[in-house]
Amino acid sequence: MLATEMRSSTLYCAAVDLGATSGRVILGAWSRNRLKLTEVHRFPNAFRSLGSHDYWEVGSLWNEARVGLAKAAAALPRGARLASVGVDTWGVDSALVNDAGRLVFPVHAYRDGRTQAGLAHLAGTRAALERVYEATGIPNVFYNTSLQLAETVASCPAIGDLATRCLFLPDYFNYLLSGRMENEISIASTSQLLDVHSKGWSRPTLDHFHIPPQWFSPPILSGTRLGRLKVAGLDAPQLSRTEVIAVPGHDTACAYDAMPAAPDGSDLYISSGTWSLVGCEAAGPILGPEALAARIANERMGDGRYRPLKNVIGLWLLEGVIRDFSARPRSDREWAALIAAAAKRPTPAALLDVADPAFANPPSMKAAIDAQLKRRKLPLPGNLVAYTRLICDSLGRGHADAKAAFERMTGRVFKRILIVGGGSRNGLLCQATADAAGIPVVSFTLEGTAVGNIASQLISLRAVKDIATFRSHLGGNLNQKLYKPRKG
Ligand code: LFR
Repeated sequence: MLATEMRSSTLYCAAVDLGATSGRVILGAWSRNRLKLTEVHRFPNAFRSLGSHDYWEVGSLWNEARVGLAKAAAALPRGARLASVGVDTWGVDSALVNDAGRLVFPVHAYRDGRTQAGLAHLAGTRAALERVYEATGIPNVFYNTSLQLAETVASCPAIGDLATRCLFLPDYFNYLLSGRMENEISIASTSQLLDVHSKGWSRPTLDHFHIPPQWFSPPILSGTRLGRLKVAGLDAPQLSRTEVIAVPGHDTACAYDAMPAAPDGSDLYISSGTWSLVGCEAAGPILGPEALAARIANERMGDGRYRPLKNVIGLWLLEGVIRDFSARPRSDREWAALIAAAAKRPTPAALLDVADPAFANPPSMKAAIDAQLKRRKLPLPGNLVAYTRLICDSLGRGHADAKAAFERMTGRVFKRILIVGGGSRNGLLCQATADAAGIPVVSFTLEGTAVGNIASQLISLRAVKDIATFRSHLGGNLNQKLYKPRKG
C-alpha cells in the first residue's frame, strides 16, 4: 500500500472539464480510497457565429475556469490546500500561438463548415484516404484537426510565419495555468496527425495536409507535471503550491479511464453526451478496409495505449430538436417527464439513419430529421415526445451497430455495455441500447470525464497506483442501474 493511501489525510484535486455545450470545475476529495466530488462551478458553453464562421469564446471559457478554481479554493476545509489541477476538453480544436503564447489566429469551432471542401476532396481520393487512415488510424471526419489546419494554411498563407506552436485546447489551458507549452498524447490522437504505430507525429500526414511540423512537440503522456499554478489574480493561499498536471486532455479518454470495467476486457464502453463514443481498450490499433468503412477512430489513452471507438452522433440530435419546440424541458424533472412519456410510446416503425451528414450542424435539427424521413417516405413524428422516442431508439440501434462492428473486427465478444455521461440518466436510451445490442447495459451516474481527469492526477501524485487500481476502488462506490435486453 502506498504511503498516501495509509494516511487518512484527504487529497484535494480540481478538474476543469470543458464540454462543447457546458463546462464545469469539480473539486475531488480523495480519502481512504474513496473519491467525493463537489461541483463548484458549472456554466453553459456554445460556439458563436461571426460572419460565415463559427468560433469558441476562449476568453470566456478561461474566465469561467478561473472563477471555478477560485471557488474550488474557497470550498476547501480550513487549512487544506489544492494539490493539483487538470484540464480536459472536447477533441480536435486548437489554438495557434507564437513563442510568447499570443493567439495569432481565432479559435474555430469544429462544427464550422470550413472543412467541407477538404472533407469531400479526401473522400474522393481513394488512395490518399487509405494512406492517411493507415498512417493515423483516424477516419475522414469533418471535424478533424488535419482538415481544419489545412484550411487555415490555405486561407491564410501568412500563418506559417505568425504561428510557432499549435496547442490543442487542453494544452492551451495548461499553458495559461502553468506557462509550459506541451502537446498531450490523448488529445493529439484526435487530430488525424499522430502516427498510429508510435507515440510521435505522422510526418507524411502533416506533409499531405501542408501543416508545418514545427508547430508540434513530441507528445507527452498524461500524468506529466507541468509546474506550479501561475495565474495572475488566483493567489489564494490554498493555491500557492498547486501543481498543474497534464491529465488525458481529451474528455473521452478521461471518461473511458473512469469506466468501472471488468479487467478481462469483456465490457464495451459508451461515453454518452453530445456525442456517443462507443469503444473499448485494445492492445493495438484496428486498421484495414473494414475499419476504414466502419469509421473506427484509433484514439489513445493518456499512457499511449489504444482506445478504438466509433463516434455515433449522440444526444446532439435531441439537444437540437428540442430547440424547435417552445414547450421544451427546462429542468431535470421536466426532462425525466419527457423521457418517461417517450418510453410509453410504441416502437417507431422505422429508425433514423443517424450517420446522415445533414445532422452535423443544421440550422434546424427538426427540419433535417423531417427531410430524411420525407426522402425515405416515412411518417413524421407528431410532437416532441415522438421525436424523443425516435431519436433514442435510433441512437440505441447506432450503438448496437457499433458493437457488432467491433465484435466482427476484433473477434471479441462483449458481455456488457457500460454507459457514463449525461445519457446514462436517460433510461429510454439505455433500454433501447440493451434491446438493440442484445446484452445488458449498466449505467453509472458518474461525471466520467471529471472522474478520469482526477484519477490521472491521483496517479501522478502517487496516491493511487494505476488506472486498474483506481477502477477497482471506484466500482464499489457507484450508483448503477442494469438494463436487461428485452426480446423484440
Ligand atoms: C466528445 C468529443 C468526441 C470528439 C468530439 C469532437 O466531447 O471529444 O470524442 O470526437 O467531442 O471533438
